[in-house]
Amino acid sequence: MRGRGAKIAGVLPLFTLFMAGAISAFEDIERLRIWPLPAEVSHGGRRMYLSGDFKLVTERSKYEDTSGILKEGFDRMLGVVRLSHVVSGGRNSSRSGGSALLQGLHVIISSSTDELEYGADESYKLVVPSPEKPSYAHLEAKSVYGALHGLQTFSQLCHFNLKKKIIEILMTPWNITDQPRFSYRGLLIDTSRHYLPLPVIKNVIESMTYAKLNVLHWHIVDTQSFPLEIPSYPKLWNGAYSSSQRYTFDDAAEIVNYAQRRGIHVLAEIDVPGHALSWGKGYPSLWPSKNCQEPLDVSSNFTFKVIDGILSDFSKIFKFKFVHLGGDEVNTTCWSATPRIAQWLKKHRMSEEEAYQYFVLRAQKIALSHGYEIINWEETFNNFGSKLNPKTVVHNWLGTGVVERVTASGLRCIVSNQDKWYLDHIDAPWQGFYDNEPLQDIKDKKQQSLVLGGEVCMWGEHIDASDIEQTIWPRAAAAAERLWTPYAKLATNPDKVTTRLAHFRCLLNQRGVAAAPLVGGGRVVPLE
Ligand code: CP6
Repeated sequence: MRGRGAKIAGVLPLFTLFMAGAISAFEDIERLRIWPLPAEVSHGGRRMYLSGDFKLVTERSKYEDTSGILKEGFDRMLGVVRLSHVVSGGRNSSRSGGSALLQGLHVIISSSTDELEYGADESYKLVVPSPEKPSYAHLEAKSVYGALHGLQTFSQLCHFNLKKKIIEILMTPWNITDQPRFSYRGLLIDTSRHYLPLPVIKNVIESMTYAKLNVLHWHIVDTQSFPLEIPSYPKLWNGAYSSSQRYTFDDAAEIVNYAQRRGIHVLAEIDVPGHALSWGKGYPSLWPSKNCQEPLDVSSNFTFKVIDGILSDFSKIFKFKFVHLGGDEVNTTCWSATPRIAQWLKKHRMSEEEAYQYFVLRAQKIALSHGYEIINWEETFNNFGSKLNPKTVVHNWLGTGVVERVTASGLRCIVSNQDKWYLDHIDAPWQGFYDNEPLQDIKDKKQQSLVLGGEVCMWGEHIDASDIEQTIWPRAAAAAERLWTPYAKLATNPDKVTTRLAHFRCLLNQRGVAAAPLVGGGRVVPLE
């Protein structure tokens, strides 16, 4: 500890401080303006300024940035830090004086690849010196995507000083060591119930980076519409709402590329065999009958040929190791009510439940044949868990006990319990998003490791491009901190973080994201 500096976050330092009688540990965290809170932070009390031509320096780095991912991330960081204010050119330097002026950020990345690999190291170390030290900040990471997280944290240390028209960093020196608690930190968007234009999806992706979320779960199609072009079956997007409410195959590739350059995986979903009525607009033979338009026809090989075609096309653009095959809310009663299907069931000695299982497992095999691991909604586990392919990740949404049962059975799990993490429940307060603990009641270390993380869900029945941002934010940020930082587990009272979250939502507004006010207050207290 230097000056009036204090080492604060991180489980051990925190308890050490308590034992030393430093009662202000939690209060000091409250004074910070970083969201999600890093795993370990220490800081001092000095002020630094960013030079008018603050530079990215990458010498000695193994990573060469041939793709420009780091440079673009650096430029975006400077953009959001300037917040469209006019920086007053060269006058900065003379006014704020030599040693307090940061010349640039020195970045060292030890992995040479820029492949976005799920589960890869996202850690970073960020050091901002105090005025008497050499005037470069330092960022070290294993991968370029860890470095992008470091840039996000750096951006939150910066403030635009409107009097001096210069960017400043308070409380230097900063020493931050950070990494995520969970490798899967997701947000679901639903483009079937309401079409979301491409710029809206891009804005959502950009906003996710501010909260260090890393998976965009794209619930592309459902009962209401089929907006995506599928080259293998070009009539599928006849199920779109209109000819303009569609994504071309190239659009989807563009979304994946846009996300990937920001360290975000895109998880594509086709929700089968329920939630698929729109498929039959282009190919009516996918419907069991005119009166039974979902679930998809289990008795027909054509159904599985279409799934194979879709997943084959997917594998060309959706490079995430997982694909989501849905499998929830399957009401099979109209299968038996359709004579042709009833006969098929009889011939194969299958009950409706067995046919549902047969469908899900056959779809899983197709996904595996295209190199994917599979995510399925929890009903598949609840109905025939032990039959699921061992590469299945079970996506919770109904209850909480299921996380324990799934991991006890050796399968992996993603947490999205609807009572806490459904953004379409517009009255659900942010505190519930904050205090939803994915490892609740899971004591066994092996079982804990099977919980990949969690996801907040922005179902689209009641939102569209006009209000998606303020429905996602700031509540998704509360879940993002739960998924990122060990401190969230210690802050048993979410109200302890109100001021910091209120500041983050204000930051989102400043950056052009329409985050709503915190329900139940939350003031932004000036730093000085
Ligand atoms: N669509 C699909 C939905 C929902 C699910 N799957 C859903 C169910 C209940 C609530 C919210 C959303 N709209 N395909 C469940 C995973 Cl409360």
